[in-house]
Amino acid sequence: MADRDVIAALELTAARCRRGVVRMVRSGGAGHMGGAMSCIDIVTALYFHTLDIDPRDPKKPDRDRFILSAGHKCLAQYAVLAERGYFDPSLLDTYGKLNTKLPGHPDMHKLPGIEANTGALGHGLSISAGMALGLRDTHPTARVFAVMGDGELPEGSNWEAVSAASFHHLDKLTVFVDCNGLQISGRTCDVMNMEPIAERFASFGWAVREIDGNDMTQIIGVLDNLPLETGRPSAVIARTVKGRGLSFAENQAVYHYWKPAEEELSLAERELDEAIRVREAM
Ligand SMILES: Cc1ncc(C[n+]2csc(CCOP(=O)(O)OP(=O)(O)O)c2C)c(N)n1
Ligand SMILES: [Mg+2]
Repeated sequence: MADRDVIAALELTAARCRRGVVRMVRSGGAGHMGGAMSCIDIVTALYFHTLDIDPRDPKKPDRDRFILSAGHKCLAQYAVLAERGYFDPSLLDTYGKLNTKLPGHPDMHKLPGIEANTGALGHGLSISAGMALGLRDTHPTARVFAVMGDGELPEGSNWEAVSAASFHHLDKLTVFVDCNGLQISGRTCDVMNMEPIAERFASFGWAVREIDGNDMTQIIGVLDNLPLETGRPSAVIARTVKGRGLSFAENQAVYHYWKPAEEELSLAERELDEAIRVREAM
């Protein structure tokens, strides 16, 4: 069980990263905010607690890999990479500008810390499984972590990767499915219901755990106990809230892509500044 101070420090970092997301939206005028906010606690925990990485040596051959399969959530990864020291946070103010290193979907050729170009949904798990298979021979300590969206699950290619990872016993591979219940056009259960998600992964031979993906204690509880089962890849079905952290946006599909008016943007900044102040005072 992780120390209370460790959890509190991660919660404060996640609060700062949420603020980074809104900083980028101010710069660009719009962005995929909802899904960034639902997965950002997981991404924070990975980069600040779990991943064996070095921001000063982002290509270290035996590093752990993180693949953001749902690339449109990249505001979360950009904010976390900045906070973790991969680049100067002032770069966040270039989001949405011409020739930025922070495009609307992550580009491994532009920004240190990005392992793969993603954004076309349904490819990140195949990339991750391939990396885990290759690394097993070349750098056997390296682990691979992927974050997917629940609206991404209907892509058939995912299930080829799920089969292959199980067949090859890739127990250094962990996928978090950010189950916020929403996608671009409404509720995932109305667009293409993939429940029961946990049973689906289990039926392919994966070890599965279901958690509250916005609860840092539960996230760390799972990260500190990987693999969930020796010889099997791990799937973490993370139940989350889309738009988490902004009172007016939580659980509303319309905030999938946010193009705020100044008044709403200022409100978001005030709410997140306050969340940071509260955590700093704890
Ligand atoms: C192959 C492909 N089809 C469609 C899209 C358009 N698209 C972008 S985001 C999105 C919804 C994704 O929903 P989900 O994975 O649940 O993400 P979240 O709720 O976290 O935003 C879609 C369909 C895409 N990026 N790639
Ligand atoms: Mg979703």
